[in-house]
Amino acid sequence: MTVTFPPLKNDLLLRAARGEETERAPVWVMRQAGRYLPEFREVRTKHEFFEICRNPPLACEITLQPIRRFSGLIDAAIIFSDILVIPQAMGMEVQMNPGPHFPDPLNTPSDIAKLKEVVDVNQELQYVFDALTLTRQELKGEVPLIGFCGAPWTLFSYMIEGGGTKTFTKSKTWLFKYPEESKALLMRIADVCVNFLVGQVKAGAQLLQIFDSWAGELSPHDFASFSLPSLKHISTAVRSKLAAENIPQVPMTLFAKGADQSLSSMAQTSGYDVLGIDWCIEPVDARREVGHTIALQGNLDPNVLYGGKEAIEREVKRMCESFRGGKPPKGWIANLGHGITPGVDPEDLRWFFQCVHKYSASK
Ligand code: 1CP
Repeated sequence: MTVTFPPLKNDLLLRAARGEETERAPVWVMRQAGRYLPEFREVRTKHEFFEICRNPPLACEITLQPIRRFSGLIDAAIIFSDILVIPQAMGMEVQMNPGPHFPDPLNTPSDIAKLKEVVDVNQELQYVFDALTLTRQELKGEVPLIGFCGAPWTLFSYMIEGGGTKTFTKSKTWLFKYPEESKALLMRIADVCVNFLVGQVKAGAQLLQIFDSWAGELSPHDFASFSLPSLKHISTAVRSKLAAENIPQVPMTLFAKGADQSLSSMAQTSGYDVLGIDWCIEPVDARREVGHTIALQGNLDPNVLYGGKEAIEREVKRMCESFRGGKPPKGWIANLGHGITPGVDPEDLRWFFQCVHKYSASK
């Protein structure tokens, strides 16, 4: 049965993702549903993190919080969930206290036997699909809904490190000591990502973003050997599965944080429609690297939001000039260069949105 959804009233994001010129840049921010919002913290006092992810009405409510608060200023919703639902679906325990913690991480390749041999995403992750379908209805077409997952390399590092890390010692030990087993595990994670992303489109996601948050921890050579093949597999297999089921394609964004050195190879070979960039590369340089056939997303340093109204306006103006080069915005989705952090005043984020509206407009 195909579900029908309310018609979309604001398609700026989808047009920019397809590389088109837009009257102004569409804008949203990574982690826009999160701890900087008092209304989010209020829900969190009553519910555990993964309890919210697994409860479609609550996940929907939190997804809509920034859309309501910034109505008319924000051009996309991103479903409230986490990248770590995939390791959970593969059979690993993940706690959030307050950062992610895996009580039983993968220490050596023999631990791979602990993972589920077959992962049925419809069984394990149906709650994400239900949250997407409900949220797409509740959005009433105001803005498009983004689905997402973590990239294999980023998920692999959490599954092996057992949580966040500054050094990546354990996950890199795997890459260099057990390269073949590492590649096999990365592809196994990628296959779960593929089925999860296809399921998200069927459930109502209108754009998909893959977060390779730890891409920049790899040398360009290792990114090409270990991460990029699994990312290409995802873009290719998602598209072919959607085509095989006669489901319309959706744009796909790859955010490989810190992988600036690999931008041109990602543009040429990764198969994504949009590449996310962080603030360590100037937009004009990123555009030169990727050429004109792919869209870009980014890239304000999230910490600029702590600098006060004047600094925010100045830096947004600079970002807009660098992306636009005096022309109307084309193939550009304005965003931060990483997730918004918990201490930001929501009114400063509002000002960021207002400045993007002002300085990205084609005039
Ligand atoms: O206590 C809490 O409420 C936990 C805070 C929190 C939130 C709000 C976590 C724990 N996850 C989330 C939501 C989340 N995570 C979203 C929701 C949609 C939105 O963007 O609004 C998304 C897209 C993510 C993705 C995610 N989770 C990433 C990729 C993006 C990024 O910032 O690099 C990563 C790396 C995670 C892991 C994770 N989950 C939570 C935390 C604190 C972390 C990072 C921990 C670390 O630094 O290792």
